[in-house]
Amino acid sequence: MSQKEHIRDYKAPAGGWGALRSVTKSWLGSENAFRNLRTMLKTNQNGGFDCPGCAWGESPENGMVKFCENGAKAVNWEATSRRVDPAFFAQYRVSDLAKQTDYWLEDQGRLTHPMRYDAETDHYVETSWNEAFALVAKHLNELDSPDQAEFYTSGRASNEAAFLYQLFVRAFGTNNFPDCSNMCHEASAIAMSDTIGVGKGTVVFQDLEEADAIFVIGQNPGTNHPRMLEPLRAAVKRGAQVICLNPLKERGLERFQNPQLPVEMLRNGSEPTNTAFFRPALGGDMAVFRGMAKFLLSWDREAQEKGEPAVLDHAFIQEHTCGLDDYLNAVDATCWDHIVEQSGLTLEEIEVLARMYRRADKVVMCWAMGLTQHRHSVPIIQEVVNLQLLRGNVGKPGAGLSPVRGHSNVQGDRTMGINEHPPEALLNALEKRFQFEVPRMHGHNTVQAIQAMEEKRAKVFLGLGGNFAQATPDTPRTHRALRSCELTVHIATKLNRSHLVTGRNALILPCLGRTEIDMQAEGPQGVTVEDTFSMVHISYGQLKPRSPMLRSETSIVAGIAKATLGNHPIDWDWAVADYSRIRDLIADTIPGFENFNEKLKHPGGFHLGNTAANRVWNTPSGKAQFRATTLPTQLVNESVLEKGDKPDLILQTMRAHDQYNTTVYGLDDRYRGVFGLRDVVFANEADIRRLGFEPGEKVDLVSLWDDGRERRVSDFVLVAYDIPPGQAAAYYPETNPLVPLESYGDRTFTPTSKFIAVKLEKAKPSAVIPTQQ
Ligand SMILES: Nc1nc2c(c(=O)[nH]1)N[C@H]1C(S)=C(S)[C@@H](COP(=O)(O)OP(=O)(O)OC[C@H]3O[C@@H](n4cnc5c(=O)[nH]c(N)nc54)[C@H](O)[C@@H]3O)O[C@H]1N2
Ligand SMILES: Nc1nc2c(c(=O)[nH]1)N[C@H]1C(S)=C(S)[C@@H](COP(=O)(O)OP(=O)(O)OC[C@H]3O[C@@H](n4cnc5c(=O)[nH]c(N)nc54)[C@H](O)[C@@H]3O)O[C@H]1N2
Ligand SMILES: [Mo]
Repeated sequence: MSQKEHIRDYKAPAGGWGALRSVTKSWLGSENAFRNLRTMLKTNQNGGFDCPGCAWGESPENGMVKFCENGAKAVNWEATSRRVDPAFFAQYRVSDLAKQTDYWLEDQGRLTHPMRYDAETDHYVETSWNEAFALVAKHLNELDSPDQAEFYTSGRASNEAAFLYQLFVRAFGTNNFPDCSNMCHEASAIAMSDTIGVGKGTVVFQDLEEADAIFVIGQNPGTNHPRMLEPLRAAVKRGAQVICLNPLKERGLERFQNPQLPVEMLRNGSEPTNTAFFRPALGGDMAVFRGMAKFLLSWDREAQEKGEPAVLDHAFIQEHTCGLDDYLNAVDATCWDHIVEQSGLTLEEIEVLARMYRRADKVVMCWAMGLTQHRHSVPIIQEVVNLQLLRGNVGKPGAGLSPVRGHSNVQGDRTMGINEHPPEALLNALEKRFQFEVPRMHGHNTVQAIQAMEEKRAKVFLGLGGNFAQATPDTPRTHRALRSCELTVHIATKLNRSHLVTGRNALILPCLGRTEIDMQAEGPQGVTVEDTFSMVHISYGQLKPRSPMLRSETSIVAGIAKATLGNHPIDWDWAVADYSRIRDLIADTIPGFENFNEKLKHPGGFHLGNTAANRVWNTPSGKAQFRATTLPTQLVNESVLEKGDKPDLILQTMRAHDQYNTTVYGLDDRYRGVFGLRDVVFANEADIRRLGFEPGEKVDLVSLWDDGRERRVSDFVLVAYDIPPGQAAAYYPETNPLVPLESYGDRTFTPTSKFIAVKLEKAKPSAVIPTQQ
């Protein structure tokens, strides 16, 4: 390791001076410090723009500063004045660029011109917008079937762009909508639709302020939703319980110093963000919740015998739910040994958890990728729902279910119909409003899209944002699949690896970011987004676009649509001239958006409503449904067991503090004490020694999967870390080559990014790196 690369204990709280230093560094390093500071102050304000970072919602109180450390990084990242222009592409061949790191690629600046890949010279060359659109149209129209094209969406696209995109793709004739949601909260949507009849969270910000207990499960808000730390800290302060379930003692879940409170900063105080911390096994959460339910049930029976007040909310259960008996039978049939063994907790810990849960009248359960990226994610999340139903914790103030979303508009994109298995009602509404026969067959999700490209059943890939080549599993294989396409197209703000993994033909279509002024024929336009609490609001870019050639995502989608379909089913130019026209089309077809333009005039936007929050259950029975699933016999996949090797460790892949998904802003992970490097694997010191290694040594990680393929990443530094025995953790996307494409969640097709069986091998040549304390 060089001088700058080091591992050390980081003792400071989350936020605090470390965050201020980091914001200042990112801001001063952005070449446009004063302009960007002015821009940052417009973040999440009425009349300003929505933070392009995460999907966390706003507290209704209007403060002066509404961005966090990582939001500031996101804004500065977008607002850079460095440019990746035609001269840049003339300088580098694509194969040269491919040798650079992901960090270097995005650090080169903003894409400025539409570029076409020239295979003969291996360079991207400038093209015109019209030529680019014509090339896409030609390839799409030459396909034997519309199902031979894949239309990917990342979760930053605005509602307006997403609505036009799905309209175009369905008018073209397919439901092939792989999206980042497939790798993210798919399990939450499925689990909740099945049980409470709506695939979105039931809570709003105020519920966090009223809850007696908040569970934060499989989530690292200190890094990924920093604005959540303030309500957690406030909850602890007012005497509510904040109970964390996470194998890693993430710093943001321990202590927080709010950098926006001068008094607190000056006295250098910090406050706790939890009242209790439990560290389950990876994938062990279903066992934890099953155990809690078992305790509640036994206490309820005991209370009934003694004539004491009940523990379960029988009135709620009676009036609002069905399936209780089957569920209780499943709980009775699950034995304690199995629960304890799978959960990674002790029986006493589960009892403490159950007591805390019982004591609270109003409980909010929050979760993120720690629950959704497992094979059994749907049953895991349904066990959370079951538990909440037992005590009537859905559909009352201060209580509910909160899958905390990732990308800033990932929830809105789904609402707009970016969905490979669209609800019938949406298809019917589109058909009625636009008078064309919509495709009814389900399309491809992300895993199926890769498989289809691999087998040459799909030949055109179009990405509305994102970094498909890096965010997806089984990297070398996925890259081969993309390369086998006739055409790959990326609508993007910054250069990333997906642009270098080209099909025979390839295009980069540079777009405006959310911070930039979006000027169309009828004047400057705003775009709308939906946050994790289902609040919809409008966002206006503030900055002059980085290049006059840039177009908005909405206008690029319309350009492709017009070139491909002509003025069918709408006049695309007309729609793009004034986005309120697109919003009128949304109002006509998507429930909850009636009088859309009118409703947006309300400062802070409007709430879309949530049936389950009103105790209206859109399920076949008309009731909230308990789900009785047996606890999986074991968590390691049969394919791993068949390989005959016992895994050394189970690896989860996660985000460092200086990254936004595949976008790496810097090489530090401050809260975990890692500086200047990313190829690290965190493991328990006893495990490291048991496996015959030393902390600081470099290893290869090899994943186990019985399909004859080798999956390996090399030269990862072993970091001795406070992590439960048997577990390891490393950063994504570097570890995506280890995730087998076929290792995905039951029903969800979400890659099992939080549960990968691995072996450790000595790296060649091996080098021992001292750990600095
Ligand atoms: N700055 C920043 N913000 C972001 C992102 C970003 O990359 N950077 N990404 C955005 C996106 S798209 C998303 S989806 C969210 C992601 O937000 P998170 O879900 O917080 O992201 P991860 O880094 O994947 O962290 C997963 C957490 O779950 C824990 N965990 C892993 N496996 C298990 C398990 O089996 N059980 C339990 N109980 N815990 C487990 C890990 O220790 C870790 O703390 O953040 C969004 N916001
Ligand atoms: N191993 C592992 N894999 C994972 C995960 C994990 O935890 N572990 N997490 C999964 C999750 S939760 C998610 S959501 C996916 C993320 O998958 P994606 O959404 O595909 O990936 P991102 O890294 O967010 O995309 C970054 C790129 O988006 C482009 N971009 C940024 N802003 C804009 C914009 O405003 N418009 C347009 N058009 N483009 C823009 C930039 O070019 C940037 O390079 O990854 C998944 N993959
Ligand atoms: Mo995500």
